[in-house]
Amino acid sequence: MTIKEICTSFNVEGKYVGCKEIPTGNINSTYDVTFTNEEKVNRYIVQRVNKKVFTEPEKVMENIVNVTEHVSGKIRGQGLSESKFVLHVLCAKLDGKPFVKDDEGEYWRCYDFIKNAVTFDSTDDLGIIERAGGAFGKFQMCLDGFDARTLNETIPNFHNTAARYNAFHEAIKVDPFNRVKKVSQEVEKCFSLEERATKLQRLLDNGDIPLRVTHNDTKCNNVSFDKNTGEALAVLDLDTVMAGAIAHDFGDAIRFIANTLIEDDPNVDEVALDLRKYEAFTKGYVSELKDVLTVSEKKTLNLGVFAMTVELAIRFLTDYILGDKYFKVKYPGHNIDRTRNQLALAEDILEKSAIMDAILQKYC
Ligand code: GN1
Ligand code: MG
Repeated sequence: MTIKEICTSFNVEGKYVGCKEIPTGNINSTYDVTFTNEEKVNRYIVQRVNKKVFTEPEKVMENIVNVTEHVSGKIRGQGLSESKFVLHVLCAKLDGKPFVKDDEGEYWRCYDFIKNAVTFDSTDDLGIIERAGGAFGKFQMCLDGFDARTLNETIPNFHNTAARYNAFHEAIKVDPFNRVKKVSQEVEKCFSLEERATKLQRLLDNGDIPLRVTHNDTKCNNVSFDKNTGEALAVLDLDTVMAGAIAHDFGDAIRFIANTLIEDDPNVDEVALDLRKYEAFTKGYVSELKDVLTVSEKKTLNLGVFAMTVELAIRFLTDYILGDKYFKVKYPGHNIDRTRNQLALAEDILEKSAIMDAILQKYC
């Protein structure tokens, strides 16, 4: 099916004008599609769900519908506009389901494009970073009280760093493409960080920190902003909304937004944690959540930054060893560059941990 046919299978309004691919995601394929209805322009975001990663797309969509409905209710309760602050899922014309399955068995979904929305893959604007923190914090607030057990676990053990390490060890043992010898230094480095990087998971397993509904992919380009006012709008990319620890979301956000370079930049000597960015995000995030966070959660937020950075390093390296099958790669050593970048960041995080703790303390 063509993109036009896919889109018109949903309850879209108007006549198809055209579409352009948005090339940022590492997993799904995303298109910005335009329709017109007389003078009115209607834009939609259409995505093909990656079935290799999300093996049960219907369960992913069920989670997204439940979460967006819950968040919508909360946003309405605050007197805010749902069309601005929450993703709106369109249903298929034929059966009312929140997805369309094409002739090749691929799953597609469609969202309203939020008016004037823009996203940033990276930014130096501390105001934007603080508002990104505020948006993720508010999203978390809206989900306080939502029973995490009612959500499908669409990717088992997604942020279970210990399980990620097990998969890493397994990949090294099998070494199907004889690639381990090319990354022996990186492998050693990952081994040396294992004990500390898996501590958060042990705390979660012991019940020392609560299990919550979390977003699990809190990169700054998963928040949209109003292009005219800079106001934070909706939290996007709800594929991985599942049970998790708040430290996963905080940590994943910081490792992405507060890196001096983007996560795959090969100039690893320049990779560092930018403390001004760290502080801006922390301020926005924690101010929204201060009254919800438990004492033990507050204590683990910075451990989450370290754990998520190392987790991404081992996920990229595992994927390299297994033949670059999971993350989209733009060139042969792409996953190695990503790994080196995250390892350099993890090292800098360790060096700055006392300063990070002091900053966090200020806002808790
Ligand atoms: C993937 O495709 P994207 O950018 O939404 C990945 C995240 C990683 C991220 C690294 C389902 O997210 O976990 O943090 O790449 N998503 C999945 O850029 O694995
Ligand atoms: Mg994602």
